[in-house]
Amino acid sequence: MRGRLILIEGLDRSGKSTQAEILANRLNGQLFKFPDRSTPIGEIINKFLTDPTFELSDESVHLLFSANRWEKAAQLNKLLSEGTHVIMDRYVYSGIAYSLAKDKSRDVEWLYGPDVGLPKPDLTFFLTVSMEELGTRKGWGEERYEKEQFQLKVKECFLKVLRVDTDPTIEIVDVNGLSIDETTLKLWSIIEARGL
Ligand code: NYM
Ligand code: MG
Repeated sequence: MRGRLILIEGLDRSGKSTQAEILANRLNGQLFKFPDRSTPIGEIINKFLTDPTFELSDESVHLLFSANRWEKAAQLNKLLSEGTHVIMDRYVYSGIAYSLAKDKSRDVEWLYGPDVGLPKPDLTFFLTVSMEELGTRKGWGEERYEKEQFQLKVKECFLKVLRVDTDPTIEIVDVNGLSIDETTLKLWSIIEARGL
């Protein structure tokens, strides 16, 4: 049987990475994280995120994030076809939401274009946390994009891009005020209820 691809999306510091790691262990699956900063393209992305003097056009950045996913696509497809579950920390929706937040007049079809053909998640969680709580979390404000005003725009763009009304694979999960364990419990119950 094909492995399941479960994606966790959310704003910076929303707890995605922590939960992705826990779920990967529980499901005895593999963890994928995007951007993957260890690849050749990932190194450029890392420089862009951490060096405020390193400028790239919005289009280039968008295409680099997508190219970073394609660097891992063959490995991802292989694992899934062998029956390994994959838990993913950010993916295509982050790509669209962050680019759209920079320029809301951007053609969404254009934004989706470079990711067409990548494996689709069987389930996508979008974790929501209040801005107030996010701001108190470790490491906030260190990287590009980690500004409250921008994060608010990203949240709006995520909610626009995640077609929760028509796409049954999307689950928006409010984790505000929940501990790590309580959040895991909530996500796990959804995975179980869906028989994944
Ligand atoms: N990001 C991530 C994008 O702008 N586009 C993408 O396609 C992806 C996958 O990278 N602020 C942004 C969102 C984050 C930043 O991600 C680094 P992380 O999960 O904080 O390492
Ligand atoms: Mg981050």
